[in-house]
Amino acid sequence: MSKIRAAKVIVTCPGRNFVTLKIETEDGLYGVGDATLNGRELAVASYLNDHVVPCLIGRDAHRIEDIWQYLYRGAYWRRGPVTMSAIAAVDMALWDIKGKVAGLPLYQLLGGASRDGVMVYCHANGVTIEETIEAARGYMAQGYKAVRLQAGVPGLKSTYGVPKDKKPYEPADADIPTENLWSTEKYMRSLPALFEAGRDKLGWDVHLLHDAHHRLTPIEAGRLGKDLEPFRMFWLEDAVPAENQAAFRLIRQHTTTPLAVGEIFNSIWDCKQLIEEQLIDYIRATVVHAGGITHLRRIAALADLYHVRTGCHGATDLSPITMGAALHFNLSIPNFGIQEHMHHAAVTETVFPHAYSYKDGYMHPGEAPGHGVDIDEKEAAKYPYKRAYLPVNRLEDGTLYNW
Ligand code: EZ4
Ligand code: CO
Repeated sequence: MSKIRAAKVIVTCPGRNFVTLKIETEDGLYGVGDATLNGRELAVASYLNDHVVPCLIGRDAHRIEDIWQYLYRGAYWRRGPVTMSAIAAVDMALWDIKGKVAGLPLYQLLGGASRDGVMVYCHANGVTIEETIEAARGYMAQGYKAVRLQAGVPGLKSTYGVPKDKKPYEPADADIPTENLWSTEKYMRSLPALFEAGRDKLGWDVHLLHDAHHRLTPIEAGRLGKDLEPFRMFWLEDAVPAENQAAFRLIRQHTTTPLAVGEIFNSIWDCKQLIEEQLIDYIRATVVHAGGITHLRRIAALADLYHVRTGCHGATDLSPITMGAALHFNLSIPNFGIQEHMHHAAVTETVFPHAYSYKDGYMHPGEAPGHGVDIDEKEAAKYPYKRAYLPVNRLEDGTLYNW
């Protein structure tokens, strides 16, 4: 028994907004969890402060599964990104505490290491194909075995994944959503040339990935997948919005390009059909948005039965705490695929000291007890919350579309 004495929510903006939950026990230990939901941060902070924290005080921090069920079933209103991010933060903090009590890194509590390191992919971005290839070369020189290629689309002023003014890419860039122009036709025409150049200039030994960011219809995705087949991609990500899971059947009928989806999923119910019908190859749900380590393990166990591997989301809006927790999860499960690695700003790293590290294309969570990521509250207090939204897309006739 290790009673929860206090829990507090820390909102900070070192380069971008993050929401962190810190849980303390009566025996003087603490654990931290990430609760960041990009563009909707304060909704999760309120959910935690107003509705979760009061229910945690006095509970046994060791009863992780029971507390998970208590917050999920007990709310009566199940699922949704706000609820599941809040539950995830509690779950991460409790696993952190359990690891500290045991004196073991979290992956040891999850069954131990199933591999030596966690293969990660990074983002090579550029306005032109040449710039993107150049960026990919730079990452390959650092040892990366897998690279995501995103380039500007001729005729569109800005595109998802492509930075402005050569600054590090951060999509939540305005206090009211930026409006971008989108054309599926222009995009579909431009993409095969990017991957042709990719194989031509980068060779065949590197894994190449791409994120379509939910902007196609199933039949368009089938066509794009087919067009990209000669380049043997590692995956095509988020080809279409996935609320309608059955829609992926149509994509599968037309292409053997491997499919990844799920960064916006928050529960096993969002991917049950996709997994059971083997409509995808990689599930991208991650610790913070899909209910924590407890729930993500359940998703991975289901996926394992159907040859679906994991490919956790790892953009900069997932805090270093989620990265740390995800690395322990990735190291332990049998059906790990790959982990996304988008570099946090240096100022973010000063607020979240961590035990994980990168070497030669692989990351490792480190050997610190718990998940190995902390928050420096003094540093965090220097950076007050700043409202920031993701952009929206409109078609050329003004119709609001998917971003
Ligand atoms: O747009 O995390 O694969 N990575 C992504 C990200 C998402 C952001 C949204 O908050 O799609 O860049
Ligand atoms: Co994505």
